[in-house]
Amino acid sequence: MVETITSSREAILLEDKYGAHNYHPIPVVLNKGEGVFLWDVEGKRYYDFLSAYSAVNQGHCHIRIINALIHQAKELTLTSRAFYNDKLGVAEKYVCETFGYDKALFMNSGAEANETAIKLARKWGYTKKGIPDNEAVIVAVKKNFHGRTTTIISASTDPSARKHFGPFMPGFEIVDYDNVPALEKALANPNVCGLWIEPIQGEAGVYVPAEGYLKSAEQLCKKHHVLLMMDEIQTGIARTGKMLASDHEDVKPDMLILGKALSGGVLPISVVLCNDDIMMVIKPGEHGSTFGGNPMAAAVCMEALQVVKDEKLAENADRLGKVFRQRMQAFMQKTNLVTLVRGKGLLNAIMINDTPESETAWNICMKFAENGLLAKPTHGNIIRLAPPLVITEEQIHECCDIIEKSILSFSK
Ligand code: IF1
Repeated sequence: MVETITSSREAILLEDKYGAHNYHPIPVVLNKGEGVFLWDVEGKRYYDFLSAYSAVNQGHCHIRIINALIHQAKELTLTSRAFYNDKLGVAEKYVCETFGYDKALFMNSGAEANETAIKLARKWGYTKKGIPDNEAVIVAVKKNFHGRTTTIISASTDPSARKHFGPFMPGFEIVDYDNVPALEKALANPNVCGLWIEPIQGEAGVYVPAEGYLKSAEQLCKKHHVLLMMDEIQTGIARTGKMLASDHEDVKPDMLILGKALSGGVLPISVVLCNDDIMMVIKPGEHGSTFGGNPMAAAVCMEALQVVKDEKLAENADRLGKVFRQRMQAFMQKTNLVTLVRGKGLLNAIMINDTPESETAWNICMKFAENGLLAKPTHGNIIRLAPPLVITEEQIHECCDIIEKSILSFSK
């Protein structure tokens, strides 16, 4: 018998008793989302300034995406790839034409897409670059975040992501992010098959690299015959004010890795895009997944991307991101609690003037929630602020008012 939750407290207690304690959520219990808004069990409305970590760029429950889901769900949800279906090829063509690649490999989670990229890069390294078997190296960067699987955390530099999860997968070399000489040195190793980076480091606190870093990375990859594997799972799909964060520097990754807003937050959908000389190294039976490229995901993904284009969400993110950062930079003059605002488009973060170990950022987010806005600290004293890209200028100003009022209520 399915229980009906009648209070936030009841829901929290159920999760505490029956769920793994692998998260420490802000204590709000949501039961409805629409556009930029979320509502809790008690009916309180919030502005969503996390967007499910940039998975709901199109806004919660976008009617066009929901209708695409419902329509396909009534026809055919899953065939597995043991057979063809009438939607996957159409979606593969759609994403290849949208992003300018020869081929697409659909998976489900972002982590799975990154795992796919690792396998593609390694096999390309052995069969095309001539790297001796089992000696392929992928260069990753400090403070990366690419997912939670044991191979992906093998490249992590975050102790909390790694402690007690070893032994780790070999074949990763870690260099400083945003450091071109470090790249030049690392990529010169003939056994390197890939450079695996985010164009902006989300979890690291929305760290935007110096102008030109991505272009230098692309040039060094070409020089050393290394694949540029760009993880745009959080930065892609219009979040940073362009369809891809790579577009800000006219960088064309060899491998484009997408997830999250690829479905508008409706289903787990991820995809790796690359050209034939890379994608064709994978032969039948060498990679896949039960749900990867299912007809519902195919239908939802096309509609979710079409919504981004039709509603010009990248342009909106670019314009309102500037409005937001201007408001926050002006606000910094009124308080000593905010020491930095950074970001691109509507992927932004503020740094709180306290130690990463302090509770200040958390307490500020609790005050945000009290005042009707949901956000959560990333590492310690940095608060990511990333609303759905359908937000209006009037709503941005209303949210800045909430953010400022909440922070000013804290004396430093
Ligand atoms: C959690 C972080 C963000 C990602 C990038 C791959 C993935 C993610 C750049 C994996 C996922 C999510 C995961 C979620 C919280 C969130 C997160 F805090 F974990 F680090 F956004 F910054 N590449 N990020 O951001 O995609 O397998 O989750 O579909 O694990 O707590 P996934």
